[in-house]
Amino acid sequence: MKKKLLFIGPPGAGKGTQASLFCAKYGLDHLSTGDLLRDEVNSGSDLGLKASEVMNKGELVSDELVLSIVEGRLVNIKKGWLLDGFPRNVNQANSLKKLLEKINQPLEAVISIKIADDYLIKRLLARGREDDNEEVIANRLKIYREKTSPLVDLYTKQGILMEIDGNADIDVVFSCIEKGLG
Ligand code: B4P
Repeated sequence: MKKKLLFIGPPGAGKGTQASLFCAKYGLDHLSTGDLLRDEVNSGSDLGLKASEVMNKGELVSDELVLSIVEGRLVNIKKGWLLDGFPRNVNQANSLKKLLEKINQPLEAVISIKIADDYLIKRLLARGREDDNEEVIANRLKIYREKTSPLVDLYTKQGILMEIDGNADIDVVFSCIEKGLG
């Protein structure tokens, strides 16, 4: 099983859900920039306060902040890792490439979870997190299309991307991912 992974997909595609299941089963470290940023927000720090304003509009938090969070964690992991929600734009992808070269741990596979907008919107509205309202979801989708979706082409060209249909039950999506990475 591959052990240096990235899960990519629009908001609500199920990256976080699938990444948690996968890491629990295969003993990888789960690096979710969304969760790490929410921890920062809950800590009440100045950085967290700034991040929460950006997240509640559905925008991307600054590359510098996200990179410093990821770099600090990634260098200490020995057994294997799964990146969930990072990189989210080309600049972050380039920085990740340099970081992985430095620590000599190349990315082995990228799972791209595909799903139609209607399903995403329903799921996110049902979850009801602070950034899960119609206006903010529309902005998150727009940003995904503009900034994050070019990474699908980038990793396809590198020959490491696999597409998974996210429009199925959680256990069905999970089996497809396991088969893809096995
Ligand atoms: P994230 O926390 O990454 O959240 P997300 O993209 O909205 O959700 P995800 O796809 O993980 O969905 P989930 O599994 O939870 O980002 C939040 C914000 O943080 C961003 O908007 C941005 O501001 C900031 N941020 C994060 N990373 C950043 C970065 N690198 N750079 C800059 N800013 C960054 O699933 C959603 C719901 O669907 C859940 O309720 C789940 O139970 C349900 N679900 C999942 N799979 C399902 C299935 N198969 N069937 C039915 N329901 C399902």
